[in-house]
Amino acid sequence: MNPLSRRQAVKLGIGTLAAMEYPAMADAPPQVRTRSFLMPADEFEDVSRGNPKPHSLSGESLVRARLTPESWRLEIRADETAEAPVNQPARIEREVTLDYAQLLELGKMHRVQFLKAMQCLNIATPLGQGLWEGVPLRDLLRLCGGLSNVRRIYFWGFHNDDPEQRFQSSLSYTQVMETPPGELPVFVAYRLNGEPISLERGGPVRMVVPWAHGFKSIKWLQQIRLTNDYRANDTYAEKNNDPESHLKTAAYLDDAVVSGDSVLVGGWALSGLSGLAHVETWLRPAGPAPLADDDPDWEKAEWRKAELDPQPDWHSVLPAGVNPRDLLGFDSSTGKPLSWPLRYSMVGYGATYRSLAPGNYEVRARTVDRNGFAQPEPRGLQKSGKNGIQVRTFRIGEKA
Ligand SMILES: Nc1nc2c(c(=O)[nH]1)N[C@H]1C(S)=C(S)[C@@H](COP(=O)(O)O)O[C@H]1N2
Ligand SMILES: [Mo]
Repeated sequence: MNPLSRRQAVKLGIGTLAAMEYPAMADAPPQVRTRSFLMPADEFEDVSRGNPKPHSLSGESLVRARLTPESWRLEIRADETAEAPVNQPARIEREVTLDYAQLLELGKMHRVQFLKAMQCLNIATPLGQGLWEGVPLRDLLRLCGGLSNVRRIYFWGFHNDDPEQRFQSSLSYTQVMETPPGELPVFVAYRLNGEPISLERGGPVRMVVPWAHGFKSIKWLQQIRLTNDYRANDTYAEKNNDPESHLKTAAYLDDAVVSGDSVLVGGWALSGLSGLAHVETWLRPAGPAPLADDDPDWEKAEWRKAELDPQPDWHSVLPAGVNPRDLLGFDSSTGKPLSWPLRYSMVGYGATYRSLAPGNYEVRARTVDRNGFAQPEPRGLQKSGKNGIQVRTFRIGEKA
């Protein structure tokens, strides 16, 4: 049962294994099907409210919804709420209305580009991974001139004028305006994977909050409000979720790939706020019943280090014309990431187990973060992001 290097099996520049039926050839080495580091925009899982959903609109109704590049507008206004406990209303020197061409023009001066995994706080599998480009939100707020009594910023996208269907998110003034060196600004995005953002991914313009779960990255963005109300008024907060959650460091498992008496296991691992040191897998014969969270076998588990995919060749992974030196999180002189794996992105991992006796097996995977904490610790609370330990089952057959 030696976990072997999977490196030889992974093509440079791409991937991780995905579910695949392995042809029944005795003793052939398990193979991987590779998939790209960047996921095509139309292959993301979609998490959208609305009836009809904005991306089902077309023709005139799309123009009325202001979701074409020509009709799109972003309105930045003050929310002058002053009811207790707020008391002092927010004031801004100038209201700002931007069109798409003006946003792209601002992009020539201020643009940022960032590789990011999109993940829903409530879904235990990442939705996709892309290269996003946009203008930091703080550069747009500067257009408003002097601000007073602004403690929070909230924003929402197009919805069909039914307040029940509005999907809104919020950030503190500090989170928007200040970025520690090496950290990442919130930005108003207009490109994904080198192309205009598709309607389905929230185009023409979408908010991107690099460190957060998907609910902060508002699609079909059209409205921004500056307020003195310090309370998080995110739609997700009202739905019993932690509105300040960050992406969790966690491993996600694909189906195991069996070949004879060997198996290849692996998937994507997400590097969240606490970073990713390594991934571990645990193989055991399948039990008679699902393993309970308090089963003593957890204490005896034999976790083994898996292989993380090496860095891809960035020039072949990135869209034409994008230079890795220009990406946030990359060294501007060498074009190499400041850390690998990239924070708030996913990396493929895998492990091979050989010479297994016939029978049914369970495999689990977990991450260990840069603090040395194994998943799901230190946060078991699932309303701040799903990071439970995943399991896959497979069968090793009798030799023919
Ligand atoms: N306007 C709007 N933005 C939205 C949503 C929505 O329903 N409406 N869903 C959010 C949630 S909960 C998630 S997880 C992500 C999903 O992004 P994706 O559909 O591009 O994968 O979009 C977020 N932005
Ligand atoms: Mo979500």
